[in-house]
This record gives sequence, C-alpha cells and structure tokens, in this order.
Amino acid sequence: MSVIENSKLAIVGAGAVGTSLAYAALIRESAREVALYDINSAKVAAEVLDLAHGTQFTGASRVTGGDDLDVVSDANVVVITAGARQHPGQSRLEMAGVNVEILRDLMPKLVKRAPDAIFVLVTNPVDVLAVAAQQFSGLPPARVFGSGTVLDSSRLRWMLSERVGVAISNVHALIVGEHGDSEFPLWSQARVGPISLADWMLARGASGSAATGSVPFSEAEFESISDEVKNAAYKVIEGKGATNYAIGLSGARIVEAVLRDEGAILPVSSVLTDYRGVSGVALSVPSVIDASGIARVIDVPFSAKEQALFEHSAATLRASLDTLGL
Ligand code: 6V0
Repeated sequence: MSVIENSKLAIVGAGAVGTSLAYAALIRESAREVALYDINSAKVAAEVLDLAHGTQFTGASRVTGGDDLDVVSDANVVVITAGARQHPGQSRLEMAGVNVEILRDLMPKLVKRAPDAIFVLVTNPVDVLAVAAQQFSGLPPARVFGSGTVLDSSRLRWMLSERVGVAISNVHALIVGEHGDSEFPLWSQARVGPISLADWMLARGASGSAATGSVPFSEAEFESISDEVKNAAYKVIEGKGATNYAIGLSGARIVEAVLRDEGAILPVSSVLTDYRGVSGVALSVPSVIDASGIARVIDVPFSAKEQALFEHSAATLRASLDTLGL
C-alpha cells in the first residue's frame, strides 16, 4: 500500500479508540499525515509524542496534534471518536444526549477548518450521532456518516472464517442495521468464496461425534453466531474495559477507501432516503466509498425476515432520535 500524496487524516478524540486508529493508520500508511485533537492537553501531547517516536518504522506517514482545534485544518478525512464516558448511574440515552451536545458545538467548528473533508463518526451511539452530525454540519449524508457495522461485519467474518476454515478475505458476510442490539446478519447474501453460506457443507463429526459426512449450517447455529457478534463488545469490555484495536483497524480501512478513491463496499451508517422503505434515520447498509464519501448505497435483496428486522432497527433508531429531539 502506498500513502496518498498530501492526504491528511484528522482524529478528534485521543482516547483508546482515537489512538488505536492513529496507530493503525500510521502502520497501514492510510494517510500522509495523521493529526490528533483532544481537549485533554497532556494526554494528546503524550500520545502524539509516543506515536511520533515510532515513525521510523511506519513508512512515509507523520503524526501531529494537540489541544488546538486548528490541528484539523484542511484534513481530507475527519474521524470523530471524542465522547464522554458513561458515568455510573447514567443511562445510555443520557450519555447519548451529552455526546449530541459535544457534536452540536464541534461540527460547525470542524467544517469551518476542514470544509472539504469527509466526516466519519465513531463515537457511540454511532447511528444517532451520524444523524446529529449530519444535521449540525449542514453537509449531505454522503459526506457525514458513521463507521456503523464495519466492525460488526468484521467480527462476523472472523467467526465464520474460524468455523468454515477459510481465509477471512474469502468469507463475504455483512451485518446491517443499527450498530447495536437490533443489528442482524444478511444471511441470505453470505458466501464463502463462490458458495452461498446456505449451501456450505460443514464436516460432521469434527467435534468428536462418530457420525461422518457433511451438514449445512443449522438455524440454531446462525442464531448463535448472530448473538455472539451482537455481544462481542460486551465480552471485550468485560475483560479489558474498552474495545480499541478492531475499531481502530476498521476506521483506518474506511479512511483508506476515501483517500484512495477506491469504490470499496463497506457497511457504513448514513441517513437513508427510501432505502427499502426506510428514510430519515442512519442505518448501516452496503455503501460504495470513494473520494466523494458515499458514492451510492447498494440496494440488496432482503428476505422477508431481513426486511422485518431492518424495519425494526429503523423504528428503534427513530425512537432514540425522537427522545433526543433530532
Ligand atoms: P475514551 O478513551 O474515553 O476517549 C474519549 C476521548 O474523547 C477522551 O480522550 C476525551 O478527552 C475526548 N473528548 C471528550 N470531549 C471532547 C471534545 N469536546 N473534544 C475533543 N475531545 C474530547 O473513549 P474510547 O476512545 O474508548 O471510546 C470513544 C468512543 O468510541 C466511545 O463513544 C465508544 O463507545 C465509541 N466506540 C465506537 C465503536 C464503533 O464501532 N462505532 C467501537 C468502539 C468504541
């Protein structure tokens, strides 16, 4: 991979996620310059220094940053990971309200400094904040969207890859909808290489049973994989307090698709207009990402069950947005 000349990635929020994204972007040479901004002066200065000390080993990328918002100036992509942590006794919705207010303040300032940038939201609740950021920025949905279920889809692909014993790059499967409890896998479209997942034969007896031959995935196994993806973040947070590496890599991947003008298909979350009957909420659907942001969303055929799940995800989001006055 080679660095795009003069490309600049700005990351707002130098916490666990922002710094992991910066680290991934430096190593993958996702951008020529990675600029970190945070209101915590001591923390952001230390993070920039620590990353800079390693740039002998990261190719042509360089890292800058600080507590002055001007560090984002003229960025091509701005990724927002800034947010308040959930305090004990505070509901998720209350935390959402705090993060909406942070964006109300930040978005106009960011747009002023990086008027041509593509804005990618990572802070949670990411779908709610994608709507808020789009409204506060006044930019079209194609230029302000959330990382959505890019991470969740990678989790799904990893689980399936382990189960079928095929490289993750050859397992094609997507999570769509809300980045949260109402998300779901598009099983009807999942494939391993050229084979539909529904037709994939698993070796029977591999788990110690005496029976031989092969069987397809069962409904129960699909359900259990789907639940495992949904609960993956809780499991990681229980053990180490946050999720950071996989979201950092997912963010770097989105940034590259923009800066390299790739036309890559990624399930990001943008405000939809009549996508399978859904409008006015941000949900993840397969989207073509290039230098313009979201070039277009792809209309995927859903099964009847998937359509119902998608509408449920939209209703969940609409209820949160209504409560927050968005
Ligand atoms: P963290 O480590 O607490 O970092 C947040 C950072 O934001 C801190 O350094 C704060 O100082 C900074 N900050 C707060 N307010 C502002 C502001 N107004 N301007 C600039 N900086 C500010 O949190 P962490 O990095 O672990 O998580 C960040 C967000 O990402 C959270 O909302 C997570 O829930 C979310 N994630 C989203 C994922 C996704 O798939 N969309 C995945 C993982 C985490």
